[in-house]
Amino acid sequence: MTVEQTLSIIKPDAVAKNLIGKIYERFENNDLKIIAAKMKKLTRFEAEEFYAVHKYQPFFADLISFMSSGPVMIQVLEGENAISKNREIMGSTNPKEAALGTIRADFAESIDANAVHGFDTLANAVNEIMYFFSKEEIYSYQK
Ligand code: IDP
Ligand code: MG
Repeated sequence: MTVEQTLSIIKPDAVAKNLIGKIYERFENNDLKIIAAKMKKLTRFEAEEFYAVHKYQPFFADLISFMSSGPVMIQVLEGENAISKNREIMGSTNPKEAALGTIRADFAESIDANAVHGFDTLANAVNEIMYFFSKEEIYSYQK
């Protein structure tokens, strides 16, 4: 049993559609505890730094414009195998390919506006949790 922590972001499209509660419910129903959270409007600079791993992708400019277009909800999730579990409940990057019942299949419209960000090990270049939260802002607690 590996208890992990992972970073999740509810993207501007889902925040604007009043979906924070519904998405939090998915996390909680899957035994992922929310142990830190904040709402924030990313600057272009922050979005560029956070997504630096995608800098040379053709979609980078659109991604940065979208991610800095409105407030996002950022949280740390904790639970058994939290990294892979969060990826599983998020669904595939392209909502049209996402499995039924996943967040992206149910709440996302397009590959650009795809409701949630989740840490994947390829994005290892930055420590995503430390990018947004100090140690004092993260709470490990028992049920
Ligand atoms: P992920 O969010 O499922 O981890 P990544 O490949 O890490 O997917 O890409 C980061 C984000 O960049 C995606 O969530 C999506 O918003 C955007 N993105 C990825 N691939 C494309 C694409 O082919 N066209 C447009 N946007 C894309
Ligand atoms: Mg990724």
